[in-house]
Amino acid sequence: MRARGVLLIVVLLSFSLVKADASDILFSAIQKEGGDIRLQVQYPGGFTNRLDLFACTNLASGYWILVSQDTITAGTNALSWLDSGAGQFQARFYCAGDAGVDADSDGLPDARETLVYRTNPALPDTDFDGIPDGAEIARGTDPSSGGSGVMRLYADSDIGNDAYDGWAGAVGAGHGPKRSIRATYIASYGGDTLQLQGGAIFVEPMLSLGGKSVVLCPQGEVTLRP
Ligand SMILES: [Ca+2]
Ligand SMILES: [Ca+2]
Repeated sequence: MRARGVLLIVVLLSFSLVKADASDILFSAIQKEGGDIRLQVQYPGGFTNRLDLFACTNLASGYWILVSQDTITAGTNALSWLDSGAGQFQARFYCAGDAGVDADSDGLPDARETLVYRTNPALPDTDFDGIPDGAEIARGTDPSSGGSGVMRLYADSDIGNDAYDGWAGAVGAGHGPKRSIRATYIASYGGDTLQLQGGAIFVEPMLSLGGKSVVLCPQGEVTLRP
């Protein structure tokens, strides 16, 4: 399909839980004023109810980016998505993936592993460093480079509240240290260092760390109270 200012080639590529024929997936695109592209995707029943969309500008490079993630499509078998800013590219390629298919249960759908992260969709820990691919992506480490995944996690009894806490020493973007040593330990993997904020008073009556091999690293005086 040729559109003004954009040579749009649609790629029929699918990752499916069931044997959906990729040719049954229909992409169509409409270019809007300013170069935005309205992409419509229709697919057969049973393909997915959560759709990922990927785009790239150079097929030879093999690098795709995830442009629309985990969109709920239950009951519709269709997705309409606006690619704003598509007009800046000479060419734009798209493909779709089933966000519900994660063969190795590492938290990353097969399509994302294959197209974006270049990890093995059949292997939960591609680089064999003990940290699953999905956890490495969430932690910002390289899932393809063994040993790169270990990191320093922070605990501070005063701040921290959500699943992302522990990965920064100070509050930033809403995230900060975890509030307890126990929570920090649970979020860690073997080889990580757990840094405990100096001056903090941790009230952890049942502090019991399991079998993970981590380094506890207090920064100054730390009080642990039952
Ligand atoms: Ca996976
Ligand atoms: Ca790993």
